[in-house]
Amino acid sequence: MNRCFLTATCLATAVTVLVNVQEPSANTQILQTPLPGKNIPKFADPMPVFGPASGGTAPRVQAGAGYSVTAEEFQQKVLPAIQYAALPVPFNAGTYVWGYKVGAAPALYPGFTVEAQRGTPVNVTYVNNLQQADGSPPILQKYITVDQTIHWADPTGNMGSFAAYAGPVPTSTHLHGGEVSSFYDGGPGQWFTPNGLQGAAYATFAPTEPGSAIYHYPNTQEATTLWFHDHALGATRTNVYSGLAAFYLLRDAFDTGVPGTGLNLPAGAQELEMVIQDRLFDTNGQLLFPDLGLNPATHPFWIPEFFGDTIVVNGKSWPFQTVAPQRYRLRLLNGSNARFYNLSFDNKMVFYQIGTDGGLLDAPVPLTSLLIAPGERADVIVDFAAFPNSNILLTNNAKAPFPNGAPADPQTVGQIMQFRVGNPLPAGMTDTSINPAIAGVTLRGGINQPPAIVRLVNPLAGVPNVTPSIKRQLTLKEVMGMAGPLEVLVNNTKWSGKRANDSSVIPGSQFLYGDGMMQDTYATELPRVGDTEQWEIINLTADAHPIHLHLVQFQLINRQPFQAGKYGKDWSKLFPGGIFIPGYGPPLDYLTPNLDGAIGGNPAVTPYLQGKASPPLANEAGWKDTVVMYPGEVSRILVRWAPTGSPATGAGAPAAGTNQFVFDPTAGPGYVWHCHIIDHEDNEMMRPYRPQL
Ligand SMILES: [Cu+2]
Repeated sequence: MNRCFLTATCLATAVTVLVNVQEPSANTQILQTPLPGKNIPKFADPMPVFGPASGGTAPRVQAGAGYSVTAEEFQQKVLPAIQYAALPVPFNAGTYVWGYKVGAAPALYPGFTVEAQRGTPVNVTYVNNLQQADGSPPILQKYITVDQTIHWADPTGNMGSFAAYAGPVPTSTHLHGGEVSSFYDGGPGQWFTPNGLQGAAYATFAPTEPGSAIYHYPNTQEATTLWFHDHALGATRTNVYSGLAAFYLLRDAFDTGVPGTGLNLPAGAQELEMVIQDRLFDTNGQLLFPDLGLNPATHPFWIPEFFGDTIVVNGKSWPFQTVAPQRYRLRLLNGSNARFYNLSFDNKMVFYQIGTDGGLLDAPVPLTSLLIAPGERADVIVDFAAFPNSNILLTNNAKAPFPNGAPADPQTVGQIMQFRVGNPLPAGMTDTSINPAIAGVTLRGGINQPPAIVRLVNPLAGVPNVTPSIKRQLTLKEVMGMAGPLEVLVNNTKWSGKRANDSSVIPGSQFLYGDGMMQDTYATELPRVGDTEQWEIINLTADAHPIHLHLVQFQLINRQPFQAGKYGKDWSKLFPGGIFIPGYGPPLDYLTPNLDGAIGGNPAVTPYLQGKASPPLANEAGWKDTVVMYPGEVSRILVRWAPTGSPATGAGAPAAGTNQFVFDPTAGPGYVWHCHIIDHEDNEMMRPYRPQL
């Protein structure tokens, strides 16, 4: 393998990348020739499926009282199998990927789906075995470069080095959307390596053996589509790109996964989880992760957003899926680094969203297209009954970056996968599953249905039903370098940001969250347990960001356009010296309310608002843990630090300082909130937060 270090080819590639920011395709460690996505045959191999749909070959892993998950490197034929036949050893055995070995099942990318039952807590042992047999780092480390100049896990204490990282791989496994104690959240500081190096936050619970951790999931929240993925500080984008992601389906008496029971949702072979990701490949069929930084003098390898030209669903490029002409439940997950998808079917058929990140909607929402951002899940029902013996394409037309970037190429990322609808159902055999197309059909609030969604927000009016005790106005801001973004910041505050003599540095805000340098991090978002807060996120960047909070599901209040340019200009003048200071924190004192009565250290946004606030779309009007926040808009969310089922008002409604979780959310290393464009999250677009009593 050729090392590429300041060779003529390398430099030539570098120039190409600089002039074509949207589609960089160089890896600086190994010389790789990109395999254009349009050259990869589509719909050649079936989509890998789990559970009954696999015909018994790939059963979902039952969580039971406990199971184990081991992260490993292995080879998998992500491209059509035929593509590998002509490749030399060792590439003919498949693409090197990292995946999860769940329970006794073999390692897989994505890892096997875990199926857990509401009310049955589980203990999960996570093991990091991302190493070769002789203990040396895995092969993919040369293909997917960790940048040591960003604030990252840094197991070997080389932060700031311009060399590609070559030490043991840090992993931290987060259950996305999980209502979990922060001891077991798998946050960015809870990483550990195969040889027992660990982040500062790892040490806050009793470790088992070096290179592993035991987490406890109470599974008390509503049944929904969760997923677990890697979250190591500054290495999330590389670890997830390598393959570390899998589904965690939480079931209950209504969403059973068994046909003809509970809500009678399509189940068994008619329930398919699907994680959609974009990837780049080289001519050896290996993953290619462009690593030539836009501002190489600052960050040699980090790029602001990864966009691949090849779509991979459940670990297979542009697969097909054979279906019967009946209803299917698709549990969609956008597991991409940065790419948004706006999905529709090429026959323009209507489909129905039945659930969001945090559980079922009250009633099915008819859609002809569905926007899904990185980290988001959408639970949908698609009825193929009217289309026997036909092929239906699932397409995407979201621009990248979203919403103002390059259009999706209809020949590549404009296509997701193909459904091959078979013969009509045999006479006498009918689809008896719930029909979302019937007027008035509900999923919650009816007889033999789960209770209606507790409405913290009136989604039709786009106003809170619960008076928030605290309003925060917080910014999203890109810090530009000579050739592009240097980093992206939440409230202009770095991950470890703090300011001397700032009133936001208050007792209790100091975090165990550390990196290899054991640097302390201070939280500025310190909500009280049981309290309800309104967060207004002021997007000063040119792109949409999917903002994700750990621990809680929240509700979107509304979104409203504002004069971003004018606000940005006036905001900048408030910094010392009258000019914007990257990473300074907000320009004003965090805890002093502005004219909108909002804390956060930013000037009131109300004078800059223009136009009406838009309430959530019908398919966003449920429990969300990740919400799209558009450029030029203020996105308002209502967040309550209590379980979703707690009443909004009256008897049993949570009060500030009262904990209704089954664990103490104030204990442990704390939580984070961040952008789920993982390339952003890895470079400062993440902040710790810690609930207080
Ligand atoms: Cu972002």
